[in-house]
Amino acid sequence: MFKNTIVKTPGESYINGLTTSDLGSPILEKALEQHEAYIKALKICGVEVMILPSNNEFPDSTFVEDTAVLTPNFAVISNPGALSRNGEIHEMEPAVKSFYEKIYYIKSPGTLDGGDILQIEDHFYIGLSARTNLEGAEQLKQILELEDYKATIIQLDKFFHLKTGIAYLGDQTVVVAGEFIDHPDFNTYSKIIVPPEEEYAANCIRVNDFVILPAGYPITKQRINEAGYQTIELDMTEFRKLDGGLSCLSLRF
Ligand code: CIR
Repeated sequence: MFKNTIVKTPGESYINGLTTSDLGSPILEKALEQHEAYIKALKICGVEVMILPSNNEFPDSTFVEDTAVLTPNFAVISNPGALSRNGEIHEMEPAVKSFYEKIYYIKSPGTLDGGDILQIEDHFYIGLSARTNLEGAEQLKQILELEDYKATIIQLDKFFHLKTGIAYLGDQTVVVAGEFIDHPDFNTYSKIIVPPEEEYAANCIRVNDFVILPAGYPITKQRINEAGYQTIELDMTEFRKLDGGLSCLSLRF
């Protein structure tokens, strides 16, 4: 069960954030509405929401997930791989410190984005991506093993972040798309397969009694419902334009 979450309101500079997509510029007003709906959905799931104010210096800083890895007993402040995002950790650190006494740090030349980290019970999967390098991944693996967790490093092929293509719902069940459907490291889990045309829906989040998924992906929604989960759908169009998904918008712990 999650008790707390941290989110950060998109600022006016959000429209200038990083992207690899060709979906056009986000509309700020719509992004703000979608962000408010996201906060409401988290509250429906029964968690407290700490809302950090926007900061125009960092256009991508609403994607808070990339700045930290949080577990019940300790936090790891990441070292985001995109230069324009690296300073986001300095704003996140005091917020994380208000919840945690034990804090580790990923240090340069290691880089690591929280979007590349997936926890499945006591096992963490760490994606090697354009943002997370081997040095960063190995630093996190060492920290996790010191804390009695298991950790596996996974080379990504096409996905932007690890969690762009896989989500853990609990009950040994993962939602998987693309390169993760037949990935040997995930073969021991029950799989809900996301079809290619719905790939964006692989980034969904289980928050207590609900799975939140993006609106407009009916096959994935049906498969998640059939697996026994209640769902909440949210419009995510303005975050998708900047490669962001549901997991990216919060830290959940
Ligand atoms: C970026 O390029 O960093 C942002 N536009 C998107 C970050 C998405 N974060 C995530 O998947 N955890």
